[in-house]
Amino acid sequence: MFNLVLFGPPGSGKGTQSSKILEKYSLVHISTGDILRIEQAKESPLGIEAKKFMDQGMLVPDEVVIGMISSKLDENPNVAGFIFDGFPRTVAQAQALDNLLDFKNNPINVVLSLLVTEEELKTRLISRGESSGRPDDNEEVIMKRIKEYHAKTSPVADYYKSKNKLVEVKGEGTVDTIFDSLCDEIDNAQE
Ligand code: B4P
Repeated sequence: MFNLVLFGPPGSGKGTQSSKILEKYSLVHISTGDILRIEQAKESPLGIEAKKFMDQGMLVPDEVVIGMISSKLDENPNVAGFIFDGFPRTVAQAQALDNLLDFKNNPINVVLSLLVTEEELKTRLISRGESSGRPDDNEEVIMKRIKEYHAKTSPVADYYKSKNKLVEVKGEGTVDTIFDSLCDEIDNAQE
């Protein structure tokens, strides 16, 4: 089994690159952002609760997201591996994921961290907001999301660094160039 975390700040291209990685490697995609948006569209109790946080640029509470991941792992017992996109976003989520995967004897193999400057993140998210209408992509919310990232999510990189699992990849350039760099690192990690 091969388990990969795609890590990075909001707008670093996790979703964009995940869909390309899935085409090439037989991994199951778990995107907490996508799951939460689907729940919102269904207006489920979880979606209504999550919307309050997402629309303000805040992270959804750990217990909600960890519960979602646990269900997804149980729904996919015999797979080649998972790509975790947008999860974990706090150290508590990272520890919970390790516990869930240790229980199955299939730990995280590698964490690929996309490096993108704050200026570029803002430009990308504003332009995504204009084309998609996502309510969390206006300037005020984007700034809150970046602040939330520095406070709660960037420590996750140190968590994986201390376990020798973190690999940094330049997240600026064309989508294809970045994809090639990510594939090189995935192939290295699979050797
Ligand atoms: P997510 O859905 O995870 O997404 P994201 O961080 O906004 O963007 P991503 O990095 O995937 O960027 P994308 O490829 O779209 O999070 C949304 C919200 O959900 C969070 O703020 C939080 O509230 C909640 N949430 C999710 N997971 C959670 C968790 N684990 N715990 C708590 N809360 C959670 O790329 C962005 C834009 O850039 C796109 O328009 C794309 O076309 C463009 N782009 C991509 N690559 C580019 C490139 N190389 N050059 C130029 N543009 C590029």
